[in-house]
Amino acid sequence: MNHPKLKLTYWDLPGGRGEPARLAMTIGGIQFEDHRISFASWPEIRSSAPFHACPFLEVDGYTIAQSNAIVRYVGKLAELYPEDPWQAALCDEALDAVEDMWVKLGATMGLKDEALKTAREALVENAYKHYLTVLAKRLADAGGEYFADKRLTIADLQVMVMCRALSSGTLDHISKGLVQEVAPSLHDHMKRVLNTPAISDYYSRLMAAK
Ligand SMILES: N[C@@H](CCC(=O)N[C@@H](CS)C(=O)NCC(=O)O)C(=O)O
Repeated sequence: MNHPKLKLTYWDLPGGRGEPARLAMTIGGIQFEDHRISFASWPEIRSSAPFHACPFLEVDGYTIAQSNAIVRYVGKLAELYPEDPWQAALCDEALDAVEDMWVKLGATMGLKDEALKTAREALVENAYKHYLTVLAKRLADAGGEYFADKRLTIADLQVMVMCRALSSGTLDHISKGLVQEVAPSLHDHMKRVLNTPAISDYYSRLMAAK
């Protein structure tokens, strides 16, 4: 199949909102320009980004934004998005739940010291424990291995990227043991997804390039 020319712009990080799209295109063998930007370059780029945010994707020169629109689009190209409407709804629900989690985390960015501690503790207690519990229930309802379609889809990539961030120990006042304690099945799912050969090869290449 002939794909359009794709260029994805996102932070030079092995995670975040743009990472599931990178993974989907990599797994699906979809050629794309992986335009990784630094935080320092953002003020210059921001004004030309749709909705003044990243990630954004240029498709034959036309630029779209919104990470879930992007990952759904490239997920379809990569055949990692369900065709069945109900399975697609299950996939979408997981995508949007993770987007909620990014939004909630974003609201704590920039806070400092005691204000950050209070906000992050509240985030974990009042939101993240609930989100992780519901996501674990959805995973169990779908058979325990994948979120939809009984196969790897972009929902698995998106949930894995979030659980990996939460388990990284780099987010102040979020214990790296949170996912394992609250939702052990999501922790196992994260490890399983990361062990998918195309994904482990991708991260090995990324580490080697650093
Ligand atoms: N709803 C948007 C949110 C995008 C968003 O907030 N992106 C962050 C990075 S993950 C960003 O661009 N931050 C810089 C800024 O807002 O200036 C999406 O899902 O793409």
